[in-house]
Amino acid sequence: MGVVNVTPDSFSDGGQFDDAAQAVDHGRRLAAEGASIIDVGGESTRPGAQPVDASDELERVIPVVAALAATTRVSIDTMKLTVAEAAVDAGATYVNDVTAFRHDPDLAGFVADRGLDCCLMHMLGAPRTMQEDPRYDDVVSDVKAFLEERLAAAVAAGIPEERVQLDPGIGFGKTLEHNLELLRRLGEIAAIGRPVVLGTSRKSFIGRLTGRDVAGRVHGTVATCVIGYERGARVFRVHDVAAVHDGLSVAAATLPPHGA
Ligand code: HH2
Repeated sequence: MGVVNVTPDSFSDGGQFDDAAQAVDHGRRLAAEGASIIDVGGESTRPGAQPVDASDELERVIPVVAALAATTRVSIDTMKLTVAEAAVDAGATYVNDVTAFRHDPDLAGFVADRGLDCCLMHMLGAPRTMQEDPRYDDVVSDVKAFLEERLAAAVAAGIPEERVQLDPGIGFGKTLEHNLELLRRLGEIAAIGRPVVLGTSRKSFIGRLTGRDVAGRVHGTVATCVIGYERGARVFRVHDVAAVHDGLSVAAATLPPHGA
C-alpha cells in the first residue's frame, strides 16, 4: 500500500503533493514500483495535527482519487463518511479509517452497503493529544481486544469478515517501547485471523532508534516491514514502495509460509 498525502502538514511528505497533478504522478510512480493499492489522504493524523473540515478534505483528495482510480486500486484514508462517499463515487474501493468507525459510526453501514474492503486501526485517544503519556495494562493484549471488538462491530453493521483488515496503529498513542512490543508480538494480532496492516513507514520511533530524520528512515522502515512480515503482517502502508517491495520479495522467498 503506497501512501499519497495530499496535505500541507503530513509528518513525512506534507506539502510535497498538495498539488493534485504532483500527487497523481507520485501515486502512479508508487504503483509502478510495486504498490497494489494507493492510499490517498487529505487530513494529517500526525501527533498534534489539527482536524480538517470535510470540504477542504474533499477538495484535496477527490481529483487525485479520480485520476488514480483509472489505472490502479485506490484506498481512501479518512474518518469521515462524506469524504468516503465522494471518494468511492470517484473510484476508491477500500476505506482506511484510523478511528475504526468510532468517529463516524455510519461509515460502517456505508462500507457494508457498497461491498468495500476496509482497514480498522487502533488509536489511543485523538491525534492532537495521543502522545501525551499513553498507558496500557499490556499493549498487545489491549490492542488485540480493541481490534476484536471493532471487528465484531463491523460485522454487526453488515460488513463480511473477509472484507476487514486490522492494524495495530503503530505510533498512534504509543511510546517507543509500545511500538516495539507490538512489532515483537505481532503474531498475537495476526492470530485474530484477519490480514494485518502495518504502518511503520518513516515514523518517529525509527528516528529514535537510528538517529535519522524523516528522509533517512527508509532502511529502518524496511527492517520493520520484514520483521512484521515474518510475524504475519500482509499489508504494508509505506511511502518508499520500491525499497520495501525489494525487502519483502527477499523475505517472502526466504521465509517459510506463515504458520508452516
Ligand atoms: N499512519 C498514518 C496515517 N494513516 N493508516 C493506517 N491504516 N495505518 C497507519 O499506521 C497510518 C494510517 C500516519 O502516517 P502518514 O499518513 O504518513 O502521516 P500523516 O498522518 O501526518 O499524514
